[in-house]
Amino acid sequence: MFVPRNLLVFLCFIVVFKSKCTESVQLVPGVECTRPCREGEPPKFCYYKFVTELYVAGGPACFVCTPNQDNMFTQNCQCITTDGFERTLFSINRMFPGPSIQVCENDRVIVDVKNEIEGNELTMHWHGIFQKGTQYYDGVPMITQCPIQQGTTFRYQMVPQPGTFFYHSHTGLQRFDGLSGHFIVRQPQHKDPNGHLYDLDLPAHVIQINGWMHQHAIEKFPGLWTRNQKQDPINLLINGRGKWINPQYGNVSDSPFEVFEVLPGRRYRFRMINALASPCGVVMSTQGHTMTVIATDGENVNPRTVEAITSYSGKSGVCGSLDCST
Ligand SMILES: [Cu+2]
Repeated sequence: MFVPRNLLVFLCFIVVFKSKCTESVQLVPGVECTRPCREGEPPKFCYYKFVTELYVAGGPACFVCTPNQDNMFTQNCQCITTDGFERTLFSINRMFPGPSIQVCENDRVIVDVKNEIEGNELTMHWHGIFQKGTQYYDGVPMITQCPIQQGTTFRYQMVPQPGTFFYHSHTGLQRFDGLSGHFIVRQPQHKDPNGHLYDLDLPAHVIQINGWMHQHAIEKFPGLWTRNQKQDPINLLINGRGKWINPQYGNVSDSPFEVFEVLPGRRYRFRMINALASPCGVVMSTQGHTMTVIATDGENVNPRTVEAITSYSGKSGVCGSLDCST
């Protein structure tokens, strides 16, 4: 049968076009992307759904469960302890910090952010991520996007570069009141020029430091003249946990500290994030151990062994291999 050449080309185009269109992309729940990264492994499409809410720290959910390492990546336990002082905060999926994003190099991260905070708009900023080609997902309100209005959802998509980062709300002072979380992008260990300095790089070994107040941050900015004059945080939390000593009575709250498990003789990579929202510097040290700084802000550095690390707000990814052999 004679078929005109043009028609043949057209038919071929349709077949090719159709096969492109029907190519399916499989989204996997974000927790499945927290894995050891291997060379040559196909990238994953990692999906996260964030629901932001006005929620209570030390609320009724804490009668049911206590957060531990097993539920830190999902919202199985909806108790937020902070430093044991009951207050309202902004939560993501009833967690603080929010869900831990931990993926491998070349993975695509897809986050639907649904804003359920009454009367508040917000955007989410992915701190340190270059957003090459996806600059409109940088999360700067009225610059790269319109803020997410209450009751609506905005989808962010990006392929982040390797490093230790975090995400936080970029609207008002919301990040001071709970809207932040880890954003870790691993690569195969042999690709890390400092990879020989650590034995293990575990998902649980992320140290996010937040400043904390016992009221909403907006109450202290610009600040009251006769009460609460200082704008510094009154406490520091590690992964949303800490204790508070009541200055009036001297009693200590029974909220849990964050616990990192290590074995003697092993070298661990810890990923530290300074997620403070105020210009207050933080000095971190580990009693009886030294630390070797191997990267900062997603960039590898010449290793340097130190007794303590001083960091400031937004200094994400001061990573170190912690020598636990002593
Ligand atoms: Cu930031």
